[in-house]
Amino acid sequence: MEPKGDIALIGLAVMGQNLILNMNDHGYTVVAYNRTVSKVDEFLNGAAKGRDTILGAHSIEEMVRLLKKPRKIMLMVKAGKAVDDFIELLLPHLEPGDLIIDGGNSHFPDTIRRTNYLRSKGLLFIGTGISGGEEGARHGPSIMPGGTPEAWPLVKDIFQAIAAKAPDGAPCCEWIGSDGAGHYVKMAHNGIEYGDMQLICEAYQLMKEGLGMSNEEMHKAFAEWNEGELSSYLIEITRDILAYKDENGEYVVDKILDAAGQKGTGKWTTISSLDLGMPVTLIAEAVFARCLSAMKEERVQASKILKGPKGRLEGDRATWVEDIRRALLASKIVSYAQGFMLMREAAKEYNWNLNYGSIASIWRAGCIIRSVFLGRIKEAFDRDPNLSNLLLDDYFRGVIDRCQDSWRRVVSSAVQIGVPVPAFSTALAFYDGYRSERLPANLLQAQRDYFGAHMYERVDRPRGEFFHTNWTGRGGTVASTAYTV
Ligand code: NBP
Repeated sequence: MEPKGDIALIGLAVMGQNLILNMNDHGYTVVAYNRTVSKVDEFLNGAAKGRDTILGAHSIEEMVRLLKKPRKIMLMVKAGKAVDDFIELLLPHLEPGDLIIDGGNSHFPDTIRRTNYLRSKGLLFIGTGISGGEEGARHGPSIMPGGTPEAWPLVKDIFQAIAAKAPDGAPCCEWIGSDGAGHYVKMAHNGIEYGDMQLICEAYQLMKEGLGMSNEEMHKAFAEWNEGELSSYLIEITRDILAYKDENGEYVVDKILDAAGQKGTGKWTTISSLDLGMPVTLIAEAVFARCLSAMKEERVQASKILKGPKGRLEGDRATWVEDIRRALLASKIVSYAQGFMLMREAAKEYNWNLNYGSIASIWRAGCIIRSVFLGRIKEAFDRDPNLSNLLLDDYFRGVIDRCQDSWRRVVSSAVQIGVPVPAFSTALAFYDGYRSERLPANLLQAQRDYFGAHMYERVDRPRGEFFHTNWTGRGGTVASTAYTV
């Protein structure tokens, strides 16, 4: 019998099942397989019931036999060892030119390693970020594929068919770049998501503690914000969460313990920013804010001992709400500017030819950070594909000009009334640092040279020439090697 399967998908948990149904809706015959084989029949008799172009396989041999050549096999399993284990299980059954796709949340160094490993076996590999959760997988995720470039034409049609469509109809899936580029960009997406969520939480805290607003009032504020330039999925779900009541008519949000969880992609983004020497301060603060929240018991103890102001934002409430909205918007611009700075540096480090306009474009729909704002970022890169920093784009510069007074008022007032706003304030500090012609690093370099003979460059000499001063008269003339981190 002629093999019929266009693609196989391994991993029948929430993401895998929904992606299969999505592919099948678009006319593809999909072979389904899972480590625990009983889940194949559960799926065929459950969510896939009545679909004769979803084929179940009960062994890897059967799955491979059912596939057209070159074979395309997508893994939607837990990231880490499970992916390597499956690759080893698949290898004996595949031929040169076949393609393995890892659609899980793998760490990009693993994807670089796997691309090279499979290339050495004559196989193609794609590591793809997929965002949008269960709903996205079923009806249209944002898809960020990277890996062996020759693999892209094999799956382009399938991926672009199942991807979300942006408001202009463009599919939210484009080739990102070689080896780990797709998973890197997905990681950066998740880091930015951490930042967006933290900014919204700080706005909520200011409205709740600083202005004493009720959930209903905040629900209305977020509903209004969602109609304008902040319109986005995360603002929309915040609006809905604030209005959501349980069977007793009580707000669920008030009953949720204030200890944040995390799965690690924000941490990976921050580690990468440190490795690359990029000041991605807002995402880092967002990760640390989750860590601080998780120290719940310690905070409860400290709250009984440590003193500080617990005031209110005085003045007209509506004016404050608008100030907070503007502070959020300005901080968000800084966060995305930092995220794109990070991707630009990673592209240099790992030799990826990233298209930033295209990345903004495929995040416009399907994924968790989808927003009107990303359309603006796409337009900025359309205007200038070589834009070095989003903050320098005319549109975003204009927004910051418009929001700046509010932003400063919100951050300084939050400090005075004792409401923590780590993301709002780090964004403002970054903005002020980035626009400073001169920072106090001259003194810092002097300190380094004083205690460690680390040398410094001079304002009156060309870059790259290093000098050492014998600050105490006791040191020698030998300098340490000049190095940068
Ligand atoms: P899970 O991350 O919960 O993984 C479940 C699947 O992994 C099952 O098929 C399971 O097989 C398989 N698996 C595990 Br667990 N350990 C294995 C091992 N050692 N060897 C082989 N298979 C193993 O599923 P998911 O939530 O659908 O996510 C799939 C991937 O997509 C993950 O990488 C996730 O990070 C990523 N992702 C998830 C979301 C989301 O919203 N959930 C969004 C975007 C990306 P079994 O049935 O035999 O236990």
